[in-house]
Amino acid sequence: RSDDDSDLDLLTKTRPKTKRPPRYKVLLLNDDYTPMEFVVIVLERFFGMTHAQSFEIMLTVHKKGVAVVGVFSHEIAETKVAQVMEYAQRHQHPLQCTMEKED
Ligand code: NFA
Repeated sequence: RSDDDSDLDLLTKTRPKTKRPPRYKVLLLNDDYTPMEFVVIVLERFFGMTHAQSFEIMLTVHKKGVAVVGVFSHEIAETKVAQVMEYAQRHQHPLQCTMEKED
């Protein structure tokens, strides 16, 4: 085996696989009842967006039905979903927030 082949091994087979942890998309879903201004507040409060960013994403959800509002580790994504769901329920709005593994 030639030396350049072992160089290739070093870059592929031999190299221990350092698997990066999977990332999760947090999705916000449209509905007919949650007030637009409430959604804007949710995005500001839980996703650190400016008012302008929040308004833009809210409109995307309103028009398209769903939008990714952030990508996080599993634990952070779960926390965000729980925070949004609890806040929406507390205010008696049917707003839905879910997460899914990134491809
Ligand atoms: N579709 C809602 C309305 O017209 C607004 C909304 C936007 C709800 C984004 C949920 C998510 N009041």
